[in-house]
Amino acid sequence: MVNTFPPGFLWGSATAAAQIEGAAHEGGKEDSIWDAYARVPGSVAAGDTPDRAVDHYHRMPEDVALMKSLGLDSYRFSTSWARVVPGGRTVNAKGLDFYSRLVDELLDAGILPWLTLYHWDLPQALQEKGGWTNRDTAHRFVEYAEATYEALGDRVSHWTTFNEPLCSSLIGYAGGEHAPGLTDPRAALAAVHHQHLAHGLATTRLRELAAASSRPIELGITLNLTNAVPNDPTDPVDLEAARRIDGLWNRMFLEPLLLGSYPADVLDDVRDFGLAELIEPGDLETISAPIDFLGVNHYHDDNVSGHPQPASARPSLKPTAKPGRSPFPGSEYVSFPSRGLPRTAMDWEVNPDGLETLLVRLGREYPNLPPLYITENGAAYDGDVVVDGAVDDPERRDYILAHIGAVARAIEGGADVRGYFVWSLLDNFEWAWGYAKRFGIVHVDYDTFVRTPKASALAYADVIRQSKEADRQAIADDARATL
Ligand code: PNW
Repeated sequence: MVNTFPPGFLWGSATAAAQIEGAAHEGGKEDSIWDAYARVPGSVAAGDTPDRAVDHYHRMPEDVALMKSLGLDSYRFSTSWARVVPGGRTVNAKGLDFYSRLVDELLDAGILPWLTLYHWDLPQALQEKGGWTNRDTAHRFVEYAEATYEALGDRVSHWTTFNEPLCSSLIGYAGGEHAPGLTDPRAALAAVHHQHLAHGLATTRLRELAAASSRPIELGITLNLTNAVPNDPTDPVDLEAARRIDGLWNRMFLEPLLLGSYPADVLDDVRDFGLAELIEPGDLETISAPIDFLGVNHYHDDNVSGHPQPASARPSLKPTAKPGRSPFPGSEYVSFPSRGLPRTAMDWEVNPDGLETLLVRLGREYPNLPPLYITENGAAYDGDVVVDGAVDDPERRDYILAHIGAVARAIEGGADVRGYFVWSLLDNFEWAWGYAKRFGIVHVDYDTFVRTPKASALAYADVIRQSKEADRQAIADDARATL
């Protein structure tokens, strides 16, 4: 099936520090906001915490060997700010040492390290000073980025500033379902702007550091993007709701980065919540510093309506959520009715065509779009069981293969996509869902931490093998043709 990927297409898997490492208070690491939030009763399903996660901190070489056995080209991981700069000010050499060993292990295995600086685990010490509502946090982020670059920049060429700022701003500060668990729309929009600013400042600084040492560097950011589909495309109320969600979900993040401005309609939609007042002269120039790639995380489309729906229409992001909370400032009334498509265990609708549409559309709407990488795509399903050292997970396998097919079609349709990272290498701490939702292509036994590749991992390894074989074939054909 797979022979349509451009030569050099990067195949990888992704994880995040707080979701896999464990060792929450070892090696000098202190609380991140997720450690603190998970201790608040009712915040994470079943009272789960990231304390031990899947013990990757102690099993890192085994996990890298697993990636090598699957034939992965690249590994997208995040560094934990609370491990590297635990109190927000002083660098912890022991924390950096863990990542230095990880990077060496990856390079020895022939796997390209793809590093993300912020996958949601702010040091709790900085949260106590206001977290992302405090503009100063952006400057602390630059110091953390510098320290990480100084330790790893000689071996890591691919750097991502933020993973899904939408989640760590709107869901964490307005929706209340992610750390720090606030339900304050003004705070959420301050978090948006200060994360943008942190991204721009760090991008500029890392670019300077790389230039000073004459090292090649690829810098980017990962956004979670969606198609906001009007439930009834002939109904002006649904069209207006879809415009608002497209604005808050996609354009409020894409346009400052790519165009150097917030969309005017979004600023108008959120005029009561103080976003415009936070923008200082020069901020948007900083935020729109050129990037080399855009990471796209995509799991599902969003079917949007402006009409009230029964409470069951939009499954909450977590089981314990109070009804009526919304991550969307000024658009709290919007609902997300089901279209009757098959759903994953997250209750997210499965629609691979949506990924193709999204990727092609991005290229059309933003002429200066940098190359794209799918930095996350994957699915949680219930019912993984280990039988004789194997896990049969046909639904996850089909989901992944169908979405890889959609990426291939998008490329044929003109999208410049250079790689695909499956979420996730391992079953892990799924944020507010705790350990209840399994996204791994490798099963983890939460009592013994034994890893077992699922059928989806083997199918993914096959895709990679076939794609590389097609690459080799094409190179050989070219060579013959030029003889
Ligand atoms: C992403 N939504 O989170 C994260 O980057 C991962 O850490 C996470 O494990 C993965 O996707 C699966 O959830 C998301 O509400 C959280 O649409 C929420 C949404 C999407 C992605």
